[in-house]
Amino acid sequence: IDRAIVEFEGDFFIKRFFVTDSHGNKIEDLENLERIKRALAEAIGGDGDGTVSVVKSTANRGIVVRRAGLVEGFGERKAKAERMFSLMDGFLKNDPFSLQKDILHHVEYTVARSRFNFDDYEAYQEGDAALGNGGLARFSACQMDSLATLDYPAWGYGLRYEYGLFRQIIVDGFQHEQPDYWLNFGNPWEIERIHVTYEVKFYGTVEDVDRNGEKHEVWIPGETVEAVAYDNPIPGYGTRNTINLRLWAAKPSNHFDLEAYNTGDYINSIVNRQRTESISNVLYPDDRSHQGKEMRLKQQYFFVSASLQDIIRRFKEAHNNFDELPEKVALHLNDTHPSLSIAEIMRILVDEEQLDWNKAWNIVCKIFSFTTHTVVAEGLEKIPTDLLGSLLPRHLQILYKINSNFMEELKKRIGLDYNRLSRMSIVEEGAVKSIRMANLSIICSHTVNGVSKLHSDTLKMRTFKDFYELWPEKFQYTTNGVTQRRWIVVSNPSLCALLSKWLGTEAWIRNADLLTGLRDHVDNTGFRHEWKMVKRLNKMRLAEYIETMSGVKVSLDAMFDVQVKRIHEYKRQLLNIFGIIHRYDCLKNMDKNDRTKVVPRVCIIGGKAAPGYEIAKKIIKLCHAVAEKINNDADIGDLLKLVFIPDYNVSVAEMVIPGADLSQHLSTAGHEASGTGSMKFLMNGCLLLATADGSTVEIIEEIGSDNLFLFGAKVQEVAELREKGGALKVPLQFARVLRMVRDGYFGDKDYFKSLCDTVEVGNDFYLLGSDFGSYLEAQAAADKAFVEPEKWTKMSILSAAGSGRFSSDRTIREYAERTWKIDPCQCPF
Ligand code: C3B
Repeated sequence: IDRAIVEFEGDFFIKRFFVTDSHGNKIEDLENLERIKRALAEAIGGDGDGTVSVVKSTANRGIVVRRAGLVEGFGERKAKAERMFSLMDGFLKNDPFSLQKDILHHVEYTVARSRFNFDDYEAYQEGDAALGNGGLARFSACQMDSLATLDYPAWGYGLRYEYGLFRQIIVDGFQHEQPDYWLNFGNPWEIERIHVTYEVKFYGTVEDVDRNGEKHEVWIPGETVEAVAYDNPIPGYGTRNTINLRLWAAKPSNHFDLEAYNTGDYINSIVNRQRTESISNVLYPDDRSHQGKEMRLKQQYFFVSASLQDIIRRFKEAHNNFDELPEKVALHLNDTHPSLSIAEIMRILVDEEQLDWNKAWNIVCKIFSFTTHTVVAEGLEKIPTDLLGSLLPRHLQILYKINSNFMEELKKRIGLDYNRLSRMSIVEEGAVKSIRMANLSIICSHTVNGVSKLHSDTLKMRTFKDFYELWPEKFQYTTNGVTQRRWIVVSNPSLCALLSKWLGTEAWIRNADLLTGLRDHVDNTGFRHEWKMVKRLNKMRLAEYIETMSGVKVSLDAMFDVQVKRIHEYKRQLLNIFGIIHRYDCLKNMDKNDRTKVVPRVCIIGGKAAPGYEIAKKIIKLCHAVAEKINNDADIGDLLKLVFIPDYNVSVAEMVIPGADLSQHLSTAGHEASGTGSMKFLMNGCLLLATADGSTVEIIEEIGSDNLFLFGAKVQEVAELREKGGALKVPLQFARVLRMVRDGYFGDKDYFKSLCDTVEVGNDFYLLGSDFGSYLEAQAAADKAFVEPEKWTKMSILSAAGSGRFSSDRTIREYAERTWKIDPCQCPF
C-alpha cells in the first residue's frame, strides 16, 4: 500500500477516499483491511491540519458525523446531513461495489477544530436511542419511516426515557444489565419544545358537583407533573415531507404543595417531587410480562394524558364541534399499552367538554383502531383495579360504566350465557380483580388487526373468539413489514448499489415491489458473481466484528448461521443450541475423512433476556458454556464455531444481518405473531430456516417453499402434540443431547438442571423434542444446498426478490387505506 488519499469538501465531509498501491492502482483486496487501516492512519491519522483521525469503528454505522458543538439549529444541521448523504450517494454511483464506502465503515472521522479533541469523540459514539424492547418498537420505527416517505399526515407519540433498554454485558457467560444513559452527551436530533407542556395529574378523589341541576362526577387530583414535548423529526425519503415523533419527558410542576412547604417539611417535599419527576426515567425491560407495577401504569397514563391533550388542543385550534373529531383524528393503539386513552378521552369529552355520555361514546368508537402484537397470554395486559382506583379513581369509574353498558348490550345480543359474558367482560373477577385492557380496546375500536394472516386467524379462532363471533367485520389483518431504507440502503450499501445497478433504477428504494425484477437476472452468471462478492464483503465486516468482540477468528468460507432476537422460550434458542451440540457430537464421532465433507459453520446467537427471566438467562449461559467447549477444541477447528454476540441492538443488527448466509426463526407454530427479523434477513439475501409461524407462512407464498428450509409442527398440530404429554415421541438424538447437558458435559450441571427440566418429555410445552427430528433434517438440507454455491446464490437472490411485499411501505399503505382512511398529503413548499 502506497498511499491513502482523502479529499475533503469544506471542513466536514470526506469527498473522496481511496487507497492505492505503488503503481497508483486502487486496492480492492479487502483481506488487507488491517493494513489498509494502518496505512490510512499513517497517512492521515497524524495531524495534517489537525482535523482528522482514523480509528477502528465499534459502532459500524458507516460514516459518523460528529455534530456536537459544531452546529446549532435544526435547519442547518439537516442541510449538512443532506449534503453528507448526497456525497454518499456519489460514492455508490461511482463504485458499484462501494469499496470506498465499505472501508469507510471502518473509518471514523471527526472534526476537532472546536474545543473537542478526538479522544473525547471516541467516547461519544452516537448509540441507539434504545427506546423500546424488541420487535414491537422496531416495527414502530419502520412504520414512522414509511409514513414519512409516503407523505401520510401522521405523528408518533412516545416517552423520552432517560434510560433506554439496558446494555447487556456478559461476564463469565452470564448476562449482566447496565444502565444505558443515552442522553449523556445530549441528543442533537431532538428539539425541546419548552412551550409545549401539559399538566398530567394522578391520585386524588372523585367528587359530585352540581351542573345545571344535574349531579356530575369530577376528579380532584392529588398530584401534578408536567409533560414537556421533545420533537424528533422523521424525514421521508425522496420527499420533503417530514413527520414528527413527539416524546414526552416528565418535569417538576410549578404547582407547589403549599401545605407541605408551610409545615416546614421542605426536604421531604423536594424528595417527593423528584419521585414524581422520575416517571419518564426508565423503560421497563420485560417485553411481555406485566407485573401490575404502579410506575408502569403511571408511565402509561402520563404518555396517554399528554398525547391526548396535545391532540385535542390541535383539533380545537381549527374546529369547534366534536362531531368532526372522527373525520379529523384517527388514533391507533399499538398493543394495549396506550389503551387507557379510551377512558381518558371519555373523561375529557364528558367531564371537561361536557358532552353527553352516549354522544361521546359514539364519537370515541369511531376514532380508535387497535393492533395486537402477540398471542402469548402474558402479553395481554391486566391492571388490578386496586392500583387503578388509587392512581386514577375517575378513570376506574369510567371503565366500570363502559363495561356495564357493554354488558347490557351484550345480554341483548347473546342472552344470559354467563360464561361467555364473564369471558368478554372488561372486568375480570377473581383473586385479583382487574381490568382487561385487550377487551377494552376491542370493544372501543372499529378495527382489530392481527400482524400476519396466521396471527389474525389465531385471534379469531382462539384468543378473541367470543369477540370475533360478535363482530366478525372488525377483525382484519395487516401483515408487518420493515423499511428497506434502513435494512438495505443504510445497513447494506454494497447490496444497495448492486440492486440499483441491475434493476437499472433506484426507484425500488421507494417501491420495493420492483425487487421482483431481480428474478429476471437470476440466471446471469455475472450478476450472481457480483451478488456473491457483496455477501463476502459483508461477511468480512461481520467476521472482523466477531473477532473484536469475542476474540474468535472465523473462516469466511464457513456458513454464517444466525439467530438474533430477544431470548424467549417460545423463540426456542435452546433448539438451536441443542442442534449445535448435536453437530459437535457428530463431528467428534466422525471419521477424519468424512469430516472433509462437512460444511463449516459459524453459529451466531445474540439477544437480551429480560432481567427477571431466569430460564432465558440460563439459555444465554448455556450458549457460552457450549461455545467455550467447541471453540477451544483444536480437533474441530474451523468446522464449527459458536459465538454469542453481546448487546444485540439495532446497530449490531445493521452489521449482522447483511453478513448472514442463513437465519433461524424457530418459534413453536402459533406463538410468533408476525416476526420482522426474518423480513430483514430476506431483503439481504439471507436464506431462512424456519417454522411455519407468523409471517413466514406469507413469505413462503412469495418466494416458494423451495427457497427456504421449513420444519416443525404446523399450527393445527400443536394442540394435539401437547395433549400427548409424556407419550410424545422424541428422537434419540434429542435425548442424547439433553443427557449431555444434564451430565455436566458443559459444566454447571446443577445450574442447568432447571433449564433441562423445561424440555423434558411431558413438560416440553414448546415442543423442542418433537420438532428436533425435522429441525435436523432442515439443517441437513441447508448444508446440502450450501455446497452448491450457484444453487445457494439463486435461492439467495430469489429470497431478496420476493421481499418487496414485506416492506413497511405496503403495511402502512394498507393501514392508511383500510383502517385510518387517510390520503397522502404533501406539505406545500
Ligand atoms: C412483537 C412480536 O413478538 C412479533 O412477532 C411482531 O413481529 C412484533 O411485535 C411487531 O408486531 N412483540 C413485541 O416485541 N413485544 C410485545 N410486547 C408484543 C409483541
